[in-house]
Amino acid sequence: MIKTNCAKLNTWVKMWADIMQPEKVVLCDGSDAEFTRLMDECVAEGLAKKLDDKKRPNSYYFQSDPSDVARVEGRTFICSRKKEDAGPTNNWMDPKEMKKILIGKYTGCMKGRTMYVIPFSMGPLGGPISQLGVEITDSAYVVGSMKIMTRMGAGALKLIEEKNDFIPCIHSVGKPLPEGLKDAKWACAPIDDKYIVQFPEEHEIWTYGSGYGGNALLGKKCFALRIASKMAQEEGWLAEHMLILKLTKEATKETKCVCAAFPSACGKTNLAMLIPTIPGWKVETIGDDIAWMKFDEEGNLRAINPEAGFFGVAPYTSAKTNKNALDSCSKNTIFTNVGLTPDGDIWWEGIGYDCPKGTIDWKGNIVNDPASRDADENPVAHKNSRFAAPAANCPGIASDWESPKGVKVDAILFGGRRPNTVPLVHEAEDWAHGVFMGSIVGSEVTAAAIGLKAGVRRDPFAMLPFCGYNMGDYFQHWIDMEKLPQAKGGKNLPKIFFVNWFRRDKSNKALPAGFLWPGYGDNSRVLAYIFDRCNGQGETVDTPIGKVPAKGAINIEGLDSCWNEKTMEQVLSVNVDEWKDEVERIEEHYAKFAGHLPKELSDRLAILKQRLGM
Ligand code: OXD
Ligand code: MN
Repeated sequence: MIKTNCAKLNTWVKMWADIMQPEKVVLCDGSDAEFTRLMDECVAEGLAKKLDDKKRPNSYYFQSDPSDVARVEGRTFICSRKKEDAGPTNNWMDPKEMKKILIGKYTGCMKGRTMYVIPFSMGPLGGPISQLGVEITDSAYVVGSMKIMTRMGAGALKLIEEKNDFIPCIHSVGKPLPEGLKDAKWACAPIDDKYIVQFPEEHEIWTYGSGYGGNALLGKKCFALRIASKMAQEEGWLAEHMLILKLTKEATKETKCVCAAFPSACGKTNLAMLIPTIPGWKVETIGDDIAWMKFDEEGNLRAINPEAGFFGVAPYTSAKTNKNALDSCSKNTIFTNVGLTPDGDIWWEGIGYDCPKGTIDWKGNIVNDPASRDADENPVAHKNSRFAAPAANCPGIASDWESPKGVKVDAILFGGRRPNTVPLVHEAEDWAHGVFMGSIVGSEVTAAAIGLKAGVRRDPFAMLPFCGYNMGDYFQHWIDMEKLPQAKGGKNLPKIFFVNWFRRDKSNKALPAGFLWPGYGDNSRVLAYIFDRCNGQGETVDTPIGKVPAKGAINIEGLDSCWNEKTMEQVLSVNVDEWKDEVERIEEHYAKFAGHLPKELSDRLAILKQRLGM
């Protein structure tokens, strides 16, 4: 059994080891040597491949079970004591009932396996916004991934010992290994037997049956979003599904930090790592997925990235679309479910060069005729294949990305993929209006992508799968932030904007796929405008939905001629009929929250209706 100077940790590990009955218990130190040793053991057991050390130093390749390739929202539960406290957007089960089921599953679940104990910090060690946790797991892949994604090991343990406290995170792949049997390439339980469970009142996480990403690397979605959002509500801060970027105007060296929340598949990682197309501006990355924000003494909201790595979707990451992301996985990286080339490197659709003949696809089949493969029907790399890469590898990482006190947030952006209705950028009139914008975030989904009815899926604050309590109460918490004593009157709060890179005019054949805005690096033009607005500059026009840029306020110099003053007028327009329809959709969305919807938001909706003449 392990012996640390944290009595709570010793007792807790003993209790779980008694239940799970592992062959041995190992306390992880987080060293590079430990990482290499564990990954090499996986290679020796046939669970992984080491990539060519010259091409990808110290990097490993895993293939998951085909049933275990993504987060499982249908098997994710918020087990608050009262169902109402989980709210209308979460799966719920009574905590006592859930614990009974899971203790049954956990009993003997690590037979024949090693129990790894992973002490970790979310955020820089000892920082005022950081938090400590310990994950128990029977997966060496999880240990290796946690080493990349969090600050884990001896440093975190020392802090846990000082505090005698941590957030408990339980994980098992749910597949005991009978003596004498060879392990599966990827051990996991069947889909209906996977459990991703958060107990928000106890600040505990219990998961079972999946070894993949957000289901198993418990520092990420389970802790840094679901449990942390509840802690943030209790303690007066924010735990958000947001990237953090730092924008510098090179002429004056002035900087602004921007946090942005977009639903999946809206280009969050691309924006976080953007390379500007307009001269004189620099974007640096602080985080690509999660932001924790707390007030400082002056009432400034300061943000940290609680993670230490990027768990990025691999396909369509290329030198063209996101060179910084590609460079981030040049070494010390774990790849899962991508293609494995005959020369010991990785490949995925959209990487920017052809698939080498003889590549192994994510299911383990050899690709003999790459040119004839249908990338949509039968991709070489699974569509949700991933890299886990250290953030420190990123050439565009900001020098202060690990600042324990965080960076001052100047602007918050919400956005989604909206082919119509929503202009390129509009600005909230005040904090409550900004919260209203966050609460109505939606994004277009295609039926094929996630098996939903095509249309706009509401994903408030991009937190739909990640809010650890009643989403209506979460809206109220955002409203209340402005009034907290720590906000010092709310004068230094960030400005809030809503952006939409995806508005289209399909009848304009000159535009690629009808997109009224070029996106990617040209989004720097919108960031430059937002920078100016934070300084009280940049001309705006009032519309029923908020302030939009005046003609000429966004620099379009040097854009391809298909994007011009006429398309700018279109992409910034506010169409009253479209917004009347949008209001009806918002009313349907708000109805779900019933008595938990803040009055401030229904008031804001009433103002919008009145302005639209409804
Ligand atoms: C992620 C997600 O993996 O949001 O970051 O699903
Ligand atoms: Mn995410």
